Amino acid sequence: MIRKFKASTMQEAMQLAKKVFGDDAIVLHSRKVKESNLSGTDIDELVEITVTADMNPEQKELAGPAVSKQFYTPTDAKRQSQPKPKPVREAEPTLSSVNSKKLVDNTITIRSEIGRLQTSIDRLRDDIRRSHTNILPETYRFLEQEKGLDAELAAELVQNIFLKLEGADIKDDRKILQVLQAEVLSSININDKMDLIPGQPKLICLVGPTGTGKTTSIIKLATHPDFYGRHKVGLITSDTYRVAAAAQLKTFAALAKIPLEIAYEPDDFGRAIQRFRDMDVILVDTAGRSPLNEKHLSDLKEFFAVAKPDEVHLVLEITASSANLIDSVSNFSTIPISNLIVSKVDETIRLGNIFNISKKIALPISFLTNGQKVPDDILLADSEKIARMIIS
Ligand SMILES: Nc1nc2c(ncn2[C@@H]2O[C@H](COP(=O)(O)OP(=O)(O)OP(=O)(O)O)[C@@H](O)[C@H]2O)c(=O)[nH]1
Ligand SMILES: [Mg+2]
Repeated sequence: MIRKFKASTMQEAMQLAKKVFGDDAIVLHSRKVKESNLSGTDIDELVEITVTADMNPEQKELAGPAVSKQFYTPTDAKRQSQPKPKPVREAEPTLSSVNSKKLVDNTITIRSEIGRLQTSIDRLRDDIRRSHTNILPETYRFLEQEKGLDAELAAELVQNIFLKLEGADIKDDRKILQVLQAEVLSSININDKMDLIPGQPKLICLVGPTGTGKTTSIIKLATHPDFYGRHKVGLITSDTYRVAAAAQLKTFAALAKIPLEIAYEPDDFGRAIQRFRDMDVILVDTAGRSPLNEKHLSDLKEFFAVAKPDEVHLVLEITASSANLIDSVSNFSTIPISNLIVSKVDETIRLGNIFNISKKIALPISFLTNGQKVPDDILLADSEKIARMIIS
């Protein structure tokens, strides 16, 4: 049985449905409708919900006769249980046989009930998923289209917001925004620790696909006074694939008067680290070759076996698609990545990808870079700031 209910708010409409269908009510669809009031002078905006409480055939099948207590008899249960009791027992029931029959009956009833409930829960979850975009359509559109959240994550977020808004007016934009910001904030995964290791240099490596901003980020980290600019820093580059790459860092290192070592072989790494043993921080730049390149990955692994870094930051560009970002992470999965640097956040206003990353990649964000200017355009990850950046 399917029925429609109209009221001025979603909650009121749901209450009406509950009165008719009780707790079995399932909202199939919701929409806003305009209707003239009694005097015919004004138009009211109402929420209309389509509700059902019917069981589908699959549910009925699963539920079996035990669902309907009216028609359920122990004989039904006996018919379902295998193997059949021997006739002699049926003819002469003892106290223990009666008890065990009762137990079988109860077990069957409970199993049927659990099956029925599970089906109802699954159906309800699907219905809610299908209908959430109708419940808060503007919020869903804002998150998915304007902010670039992945569709399924935007849908899940809207659903959570709707559930959290319980009792509140779902037309109250201020309240929706408040709940939305809190939800986004709780999903952002960061690591903002920049502690040094007393008595030994902290070894930090940056890896990532080509052109994501590894070298630029190293330069920013090495020179910005809020980062490692006030400490003794040594630089190592293992990017010897391109002649220009080492030259880029060499020029910068000379200008900034920061010592630089170039590691052509894994052993060079050991020597460079030895040379920098009195430094506070050693920053290692790596080549931005395609992560699909096996040779590059195995070279990196060898470097890391010698270097044993304290932190490995994977630098990912915010403008890549969320699927590409996930691919990058899995392509570098043979390397012990500890953090993510999200680069080039200045290149888009659709920062929902940071939310996508936090939900889909189980690695904390350490820094964000927001421009080409050295050393200024870098930020330490701050979940509140990030949540505001995503939702603003
Ligand atoms: N808009 C913007 N550009 C950036 C940012 N960070 C780096 N870039 C630019 O991106 C380009 C590549 O930067 P690199 O630092 O050389 O990138 P990389 O990852 O070291 O590149 P490969 O070593 O070739 O893999 C340069 O033009 C940088 O100026 C940023 O936060 N925002
Ligand atoms: Mg580089």
